[in-house]
Formats: sequence, structure tokens, C-alpha cells
Amino acid sequence: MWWQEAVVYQIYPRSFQDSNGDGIGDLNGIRQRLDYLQRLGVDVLWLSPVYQSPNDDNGYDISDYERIMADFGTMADFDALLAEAHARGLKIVMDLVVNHTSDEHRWFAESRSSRNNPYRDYYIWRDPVNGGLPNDWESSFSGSAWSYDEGTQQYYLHMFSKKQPDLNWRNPAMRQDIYTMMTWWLDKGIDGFRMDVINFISKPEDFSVPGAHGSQDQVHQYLEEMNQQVLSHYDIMTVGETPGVTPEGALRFAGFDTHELNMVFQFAHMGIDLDPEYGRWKPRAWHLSDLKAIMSRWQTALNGQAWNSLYWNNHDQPRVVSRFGNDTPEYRVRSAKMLGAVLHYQQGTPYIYQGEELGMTNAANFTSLADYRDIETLNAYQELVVDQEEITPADMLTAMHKNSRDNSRTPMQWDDSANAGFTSTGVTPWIGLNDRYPEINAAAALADPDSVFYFYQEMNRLRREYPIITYGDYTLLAPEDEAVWTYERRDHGQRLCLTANFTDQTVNRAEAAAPEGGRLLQSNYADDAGEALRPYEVKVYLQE
Ligand code: ISL
Ligand code: CA
Repeated sequence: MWWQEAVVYQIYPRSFQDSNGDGIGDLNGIRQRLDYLQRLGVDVLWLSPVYQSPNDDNGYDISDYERIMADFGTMADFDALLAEAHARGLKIVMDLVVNHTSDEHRWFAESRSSRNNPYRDYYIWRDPVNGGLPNDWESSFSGSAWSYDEGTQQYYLHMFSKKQPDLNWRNPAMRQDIYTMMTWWLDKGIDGFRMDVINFISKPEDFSVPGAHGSQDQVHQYLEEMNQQVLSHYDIMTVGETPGVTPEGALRFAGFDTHELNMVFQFAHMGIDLDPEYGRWKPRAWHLSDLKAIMSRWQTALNGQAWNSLYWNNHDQPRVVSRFGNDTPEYRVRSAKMLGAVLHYQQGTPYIYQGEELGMTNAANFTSLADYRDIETLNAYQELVVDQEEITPADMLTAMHKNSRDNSRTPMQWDDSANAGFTSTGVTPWIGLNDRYPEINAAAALADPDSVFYFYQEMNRLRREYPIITYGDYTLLAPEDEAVWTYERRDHGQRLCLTANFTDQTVNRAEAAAPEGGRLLQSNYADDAGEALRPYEVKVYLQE
């Protein structure tokens, strides 16, 4: 299938390119950068939400699915972007946020207007229990997942902010409205959907039963119905964002022999450096053996039965070079390339998040709460530092530096001019720049043959040339090794072997030497030192 052979590039439109000098990225800005994206050699652009939204959660709170957010432009701008992208052979995948809407969506305004409004049942309303909350569910953005509506004297459910009420998927009329909306977009010619927290859409009937949080079986009925009524009529790609999903769960959502989605995003590897209770807000040390074990398990569990989506980064995660690599000036480029190769040479469809191809880093220059914009971060600060005093301000700032979602949301760094070419000089961007932009930017990368950009470009080129990169079976070697990740891929008598040093020391490994008849396909050093793997060195050998 084409989506198995594609490389996807995620754009966070707010932070990609401002075209009209208001400090906010927009659709025309994306159009201006299509050359750059084509040069990188990606196939699909996934746009984080561009629909009308009051921006409580940067567009993940949609108030009208069939309008474009004024900050981003107009529907005519969108149509122009789609046409231009298609003319260049680039596909466009839209974010589909249907677990919830904005509380400013017309449906919710109707729903909350009275208990017998026809839209009441589009959302999830419950009576108070013992004069209080219906149950103990917590919102991902702190506090209870229930908010009380004075007007109608019931609580509504919101797994995210109180401005993101959850839709009631038990309601067939609501589902039909969603399918109609999806059809409307697909008829415009878009090439697929990335479905936000799609495994959260089904909720228990009875909220008093403990432990019912998360995936429910009905989600599969809904997705089968969606597939049958909408998705199956188009040649598109779908990827479901499914926090907490296991490989077994992924086989149900996206097995080759099931009829729901094409791929899912799993999160297990994004949890290895987080605290079981406090999550991002109490970072913990991570171990390469855990990272290898998790990702290798996904490689083998899905092989031949479903298709992996491969990612290190997205708009909710810190920058990978700062997280699993080394973002010091000495090792940033080397480790960014190493991480890119470790990911892209696995089986699956790789996703590049904007700036990853430049080795963009976390926003270490954000020094106070006032620098942050993300609702998750701000709410967590309020709850854990101010209200409950469970984390000190200093520790929280350390955690934010490591893990806030804003690390990936600073403006794209295009050049070394004021505002990094993201917006006009003199304009204040909606979120501060990463202060390393004079060194780390697209113009500098394009002028340097050894840049991370060209390494990614080369990976994309090699993927087209060698099907083993896409389709080969994966086997992990030396699982206990805490310094080096070695794996092999096999396909039609070919063998590809990757070794990667995750440390800043030179280490010696027999597997790092050229195998018999093997030739070096790609590496991040100019020469081959045999069994010696230099700091953050990665080598990919091919035996044909
Ligand atoms: O980032 C997370 C934890 O801190 C994730 O659990 C994240 O909240 C989860 O993956 C859901 O994310 C998606 O839905 C959210 C939105 O804020 C995120 O940006 C989006 O990717 C609500 O729509
Ligand atoms: Ca703008």
C-alpha cells in the first residue's frame, strides 16, 4: 500500500511559518515552504488541526469542523494548499478530533441549553452522585473530568480541558454527523486522517463501575462502522492516536485483516523516562534496554499482521535529540542523525515532526512560567505547585524544561535573521523562539552537506531504492547492551544491519564491523572505524 512506503511529515501550523506578520503560522506559510518539504523528500504532510477553534488547546478544541481557523487563513487558502501540494505529489492528511469538540461548538451550545434539546445526547451528561462528582475520573489536563453546568444541573464529561466536552458515541445521530463531516473533507480530496485519541471515544454506560477508564469494546464497532460508511470509499491513509494501546490492541485497531484503521500511534516508548504517578512532571532516568525492548516488541508483534508507525517526536513530546540523544554543540548533529537512522531503518511508516530534520532542541531558554503557553503545562503547574504544593517551583521548571509540550512548539527555525524567518522582524511570535536558532536553522542546514537535513534526505532516498528498509523483518541483537542498539532486517535474501552507539564514549562491538560482503549504506561519520563505534556513531550495512 502507498502509505506503507510513505514518509510523513507533521506540521504544527501555528509554529511553522507565518505569512502575514501576526506572529502566528498559517496555511499560506505552509504553501511558501512546499519547496523545502519536497526537497526533504517526504510524501505526506499531516497538519495538526486547522479548523475553527477558540484555541483553548491550540486547535484540538474545534468549534466548527467545516471552517478554517481565522488565524490560519480561509478555506480558499486551504484549497490552494491542497491543490499545490497535490501538484507536487505531496499528500495531505488532516487531524480528526472527534473524541470531543470545543464547548463553543454549536452542538454543545444546543446540548447545554436544556435537558430535552435534541443535541443533549450528543455529549455525556450525568446527574450528581451524592451531591458531587459522578465519579473519580481525572482530566488529562488536571482536575476532575467532570464539570457542572448550573443551567441544567448536570455534569458533562471532558477527558481534556473543560472547554473540550467529550462527544457521546453511543448516539447514532451524532456518529452520522461526524461521518458526514469526514465525507465532506474526503470529497475535497484530502488523503487521510490522523485520529486524535480515537481509542477514547467509547465510554462505559455505567460510570460507577471502577476501572472502566480507557478503551472499551464498542470503539471497534464504531470504527468498523466509520470504515464501512466512510473510509473504505477512498484511497486514503488513517492513523489512530491510541495512548496506552498494546500490540494486541493494535492488531484489533489496525490488523491487516480487520477493517478499522491502517496504523496506530503507540506510546509505550514515550513513557520510559516518566514517573508512573506524576508522568512528565517527575522525569526519571531511562535505559536503552527498555527503549530497545519496547520498540522491538512492536516490531515483532506487528510483523506480517499490522503496520507500525515510527515516531520520536510530535507536538506533545519533547525534542528527541534533547531526550534520547545529546543536544550539546559537540554532539547534537551526530546524535540527531543516529536517532533518525535508528527509527527510520525499522519496519513501518516514519513520521518526522517539523524541525526534527534540523536537530531542533528543547527550549532550554524558557526560564519562567510566563514563557509557557501549553494548557497541560500551565494547569499542571497550578495544580501540583500552587494548589497542592507537591512539587517545588524549581523542580517543576526542571520537569518543564525536559518534558513540556512547548518544547516542540517553538517556532520553526528557518534562518538566522531576527525571529528565525518564522515571522517578520519586530513581530512578537505567539510563543518564544528557541534561542539556538542562529546556529540551528534550515538555511544553515541546507548550506552544509553534513547537516541533519541531508542525512534525513538521504534516508528518504534510500527508502525508495531499497524495499528492505520498508518491508524487511526485524530482529534485535544484544538486547541487554545499554550502550549500543544493534538490529538486523531481512528480506528476500538481503540483510541490513544497523549498529548505533547511544553514548558519548567510543565502544567496541564485533557487530559494528562490516559483515562479509556488506557495504556501508549510511553512517554519520566520514569513515568506518570497524569494531570501534565512536560517540553517537550509527552505521547501516547492506548485504545483497
Ligand atoms: O501528551 C500526553 C500526555 O501528557 C498525551 O497523553 C496526550 O494528551 C494524548 O496523547 C492526547 O493528545 C491528543 O489529544 C489532546 C491534545 O491536547 C493533544 O495535542 C493531542 O495530540 C486533546 O485533543
Ligand atoms: Ca499568520
